[in-house]
Parts: sequence; C-alpha cells; structure tokens
Amino acid sequence: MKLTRLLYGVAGFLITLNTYAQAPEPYGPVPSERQLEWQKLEYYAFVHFNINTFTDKEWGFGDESPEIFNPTQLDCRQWARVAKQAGMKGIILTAKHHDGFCLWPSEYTDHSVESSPWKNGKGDVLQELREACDEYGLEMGIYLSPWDRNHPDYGKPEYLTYFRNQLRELLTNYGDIFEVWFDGANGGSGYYGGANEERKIDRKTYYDWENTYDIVRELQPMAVLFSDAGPDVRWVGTEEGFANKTNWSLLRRDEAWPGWPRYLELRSGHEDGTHWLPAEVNTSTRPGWYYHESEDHKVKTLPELLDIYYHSIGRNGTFLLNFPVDTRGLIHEIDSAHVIQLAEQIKKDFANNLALNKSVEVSQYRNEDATYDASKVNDNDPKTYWATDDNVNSASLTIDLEEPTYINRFLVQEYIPLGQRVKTFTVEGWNNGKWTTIAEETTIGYKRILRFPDVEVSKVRFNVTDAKACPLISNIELYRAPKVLSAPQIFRSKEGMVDIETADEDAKVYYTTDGQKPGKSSKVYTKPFKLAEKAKVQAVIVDERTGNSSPLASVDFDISKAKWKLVQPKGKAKDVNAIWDGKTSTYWSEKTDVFPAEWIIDLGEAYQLNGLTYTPDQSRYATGIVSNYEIYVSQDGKNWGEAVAKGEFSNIRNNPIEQKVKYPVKKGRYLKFVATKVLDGQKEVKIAEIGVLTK
Ligand code: FUL
Repeated sequence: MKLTRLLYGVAGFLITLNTYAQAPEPYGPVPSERQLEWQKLEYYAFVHFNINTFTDKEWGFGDESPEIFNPTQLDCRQWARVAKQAGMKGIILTAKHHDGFCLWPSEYTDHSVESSPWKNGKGDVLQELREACDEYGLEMGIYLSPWDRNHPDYGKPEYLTYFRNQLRELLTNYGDIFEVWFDGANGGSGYYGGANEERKIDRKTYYDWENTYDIVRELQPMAVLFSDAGPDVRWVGTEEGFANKTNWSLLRRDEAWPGWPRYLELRSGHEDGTHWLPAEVNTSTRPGWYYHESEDHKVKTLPELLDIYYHSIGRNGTFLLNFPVDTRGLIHEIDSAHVIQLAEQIKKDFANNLALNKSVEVSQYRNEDATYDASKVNDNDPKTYWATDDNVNSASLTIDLEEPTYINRFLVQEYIPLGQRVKTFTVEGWNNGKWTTIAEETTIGYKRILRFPDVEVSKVRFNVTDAKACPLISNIELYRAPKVLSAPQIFRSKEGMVDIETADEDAKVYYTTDGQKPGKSSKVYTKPFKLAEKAKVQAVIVDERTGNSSPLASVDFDISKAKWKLVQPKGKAKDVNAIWDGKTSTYWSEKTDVFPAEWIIDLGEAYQLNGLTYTPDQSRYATGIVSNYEIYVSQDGKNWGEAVAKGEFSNIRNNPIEQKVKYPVKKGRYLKFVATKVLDGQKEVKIAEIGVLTK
C-alpha cells in the first residue's frame, strides 16, 4: 500500500513538474503601483472654473480683481453628481490657473477667494469639492499652474518657494489627491504684481522640477504626476481628444520636458521608451476650456464624444474630459445632457460580452501550464493572462462563438504589470468556410478597442503578428454595439448634392424630400443624391436589430445654389466656394478696412426673394463676425433701390449661430449683402455660409 502511494506521489510530482511554468519576466519599463491604479480609473473629469469664467477669457492676464469672482449658485455637489452619472471616477479642478487667482484661501497670497465677494470671502472651493467627491465616491485631483501672471516674483527663484508652499497647502489640507496636473503653458507676458512685462523662463531648468516632485511623493505617495513629460502620466500632445492608434505607454523621458517642442511625438509615445509613461487624453466638452456663452451651440455631441472615447480609452489612454463650469458655478445643462448620453451609449455598447465563457483555443501556451492557458482571456479576471513560451513573438487565439454571430467591437488588453509587448496584431472572422481579415493593427497596451461595421462570424481569430517579448493577454471581449441613434446630419453642396452623415458608417437611414415623415417604407440612403429644387429633407436612423429609431433630422433647403456666382469682390472666385459648400466649418475671409464692405451674388435667375441667412466663422477664436448689415435685391445687378432689410444681428457675439433675416418679398436675380460693422472693429469679414430664403 505504502509503495503504491509513493509511486502515485512520484508520478503526481512529475506531472506537476511537467506542467509548471516559470512566470514571464517583466519586459522593458513597467508601471509603478500608482500608475497601475490610475490607469484603471480610465475616465475622469476636469473642471476649469475661476477668474476667466467671469471675464469670458481663456487666459487671464493676472491683473483681474478678485471682486469679479462671484458665482451665484456654486455647487460642487452638482459637478460630482454629473461626473458620477457620466461614469467618471474623479474630478481635477483648476485650483489656480495662469492668472494666479486661487480657489482656496491660500496663506501665501490675498489673490484668492478670500478677497472675493463669494460667501463674503469665507468660501473655499477646494474644501467644497473635497466634500462633494467624498459624498459621491469620486477621486479628487488638482491643477496648479506653474505660470503665475499675478505673482510679483514670477521668473525669480523666490517664486519657487511660493509655488511649493501652495502645493504643500493643497496636498496637506484636502485629503487624498489622485493626480497633480502641471501645465506646460507659458506665454511670457503678465501683470506680475504691477510690473506688466514679459518674463521668459527656461522651462527646462527654472522650475527645478525634481525637487517639486519630491513634495508630491512625500505628501501624496499615491498621486500620479502629470505634465507634458510625466514623470507618471504624459500629455498626449493634442487637445483635440485622441491618441494615435499606435500608442506606447513608454517614452524616452529624459528627452522631454514640460513645454517640449517635439510634443507631437507624445501622441504615440516611443516604442523604445526608457520609462513607463502612459498617455492621458485631455479635451473639453466645448472648444474652450472656460465657459463662454458663445459656445453654447458648440458642445460636443454624442457622436463626437463617442469618437473621443474610442480614440482615448480605446487607444490605450485615459480620458480626461473638461467641464467649463459657468458663471453660476454649475456644469451647464447642455454639457451634462451630452455626457450622460455618452454614458448611456457606452453602457449599451458594452452590455453583452459575446466572448464570455466561450471556448478558446490557442496556438501555444506557456509550457502547457494551465495557469497561462487560453481560458484566461475570457474569465473576467484581470489578474490572469494567456502567455506563450519565452522567445515566441507571434501567436494565435481563436474564440468559438458556436453559431453565426454579428460583432462590431473587439476589445483586448495586455497584462501590463509585466510591460507593453505587442507591436502588431490582426483580427479575423470565420464565415462561409473561410477566414476574412477584420482589422490589422499595431499596439495594444492596457486596453485597445476596435470599432468596425457589423460582421457575421462564427469564430474570431486574434493573431499577435509581432511582439517585443512573449505576448501576455489578460482579456478579450466581443460585442455587437447598437447603432448610435443621434439624429443624422444633412448637408447640401453648392452643386445640390445632399449628403447624410451618421455616427456609424453602416447605420440604416430612411429619408424623404416630399414633406412626409420618413419611415421603413421611405427611401434608404446609400449615397449622396441630387436635390436641385427647394425642399425639406427629413431623415431618421433605424436600428434594424432593436427596431429603435433616432430623433428626426429635418432641414429646409431653399433654391439650389448651383448657378450662383460671385460678382463682387472681383477676382475672388476661387476663394468663395467655402460660403456655399454647405459646411459651416469652412469660411471665406476678406481683409478690408473699407466699411461698408459689399458682396454681390448673381443667383443665375430671378426669384421671389424674402430672406437671407448668414453663418459667421465657427472656429474657436472666431473673427470677422458681421454685427450690422444691409441687404439689397436687384433685377439687373445695377439698380438696387432701397435696402430690403438693415439692422443688427442681435446677440451674435454670445450666440454666433446661423442668422436669419426675413424681409418683404422682392423679385430679383442679384443679391447684395453689406457688412456695415464687424464685431470689435476688426478689419476683416468672414462668411462661413450664406443663403437666401424665397417665397
Ligand atoms: C493648457 C492651458 O493653457 C489651458 O488654458 C488649459 O488649462 C489646458 C488644459 O492646458 O495648456
């Protein structure tokens, strides 16, 4: 008996030996614990709110009086509530922006809330945010601008003491801080305690960053440090809201510093980076970081936000989305509505993981040890992973979906505690007895999400085609996200071609041009179509699978502009297309110091005209906005008679959307648009779009 047991024991031991594999060694730089914790947050809020909110500016000069800081309904709990509903995990607040005004009663300056009328100088926004974050279970972070256009010592060594004292205050008095955000911006000029001059500093050396970083490590060891070049989290090199598809969480960090001129490299990181330095994608719900009423119509829409989500979190970055809090001290209703729509869409997109618990086969797993086998990619446990033998840099994994299944999202994660390894990969689908390529991609990292049109497959094959070291894949998910049901966008070009755009390229759109409501019996949109006459185009997206449809999009197109020609200013024919291409993002700008400035358009034939539409420049720093106008109509382009309309585009500064002017019907073939005044006396007129209304 004893002998048999011994033999069994030996056999068991040998089997175990046979199937035991050494854990893979880390490869290259690896994340610190604080970086790992931070990466898991994925999505969190930025709040830009202070003096600039009240001056309607993006950068204050530093000479603003604290008297103007007086929010009427400041409520950090509302910020936290919105952030929570939006699925965000924390809030980073601009405790001090470049203008130097402090949102907390700093011991080291009077240029703070203490000198403002808000709460009679007894308020502390940081404290209120702390309480709100605690109540809603959110992390709190701080933005402290190194550039301080108010402080008299800025540019001298003394300023560093001030800056560090403030940092100590913030890191001592407001509980746990998850991220400290150091902005690389520095424009030179400032008020500087009344000196009102240019102060250039050497951004590489002036701040003596290492000693400042030590303060953060000492007081908040788990906080990550953000700057253009880390040391823990890097800027992604753009504020437009994306990382490159190839995105290494690595950087040759010693080459970079805050204000680094080669910042475009931050969009991809460095494949041969010497440090673990993952990217954070920061962008705002609006064009500006601060609240401007004039941007109320430019809040990013659900399709835009969704793109940013997939181009940040879906590309191995985190997503830091800014709320420009308004003069009331609240996140504006439009912004909160849009981010909540995003949260709902994300929830739907990732509702049903089709790969979960499906059988998975791999080309090879580490020493045939079950610890590293195929099942680890869909066991819902981020701590387990599929690993191959060392020295293997290409490998395949096949998920059997058992029956033909539609998919349109592929999510994959590397086990990053041991480094980022995969250089290239492909995804294939099995359908009709053969493999078809769905995607050919580069890096993965913490998380990569691919978005593609619906494909029907019964198996999915994931191939690592090149890796720096044996691939370690901790998770794979498959989804069929529903279509985005935002109203489609309808455009008409000058030539009269109507284009209908949707968030998903394979969305099904039904449309009409006869005034009837579109539905399943209407025409299906497949490509741009010609619409020469005046008509109402209405369109709706229908998700075939769920039967749900989008809100109705409806645009009234007036007469076609196909025959329109510019008569005056002369010789500008090649610049003019932007004003009637149907796109508000393009414009024509004409420099002039002669006002009134005139535009004459030949409509090609005579119409019963009774109105004009004018869309001003829609860019972030819009210029050449016509504020006062006159409109004339003529049969022959020579005799104009009295103006059919003249006046002011009311509120165009604060609300620079399409302007519509109606006037009594007058027949004519020629239209004259006269700009009698432009905002701020600028010597330029810009037209993004111009149109007429006819009877
Ligand atoms: C930039 C700043 O200059 C902007 O005002 C804003 O704070 C943005 C997040 O960073 O560098």
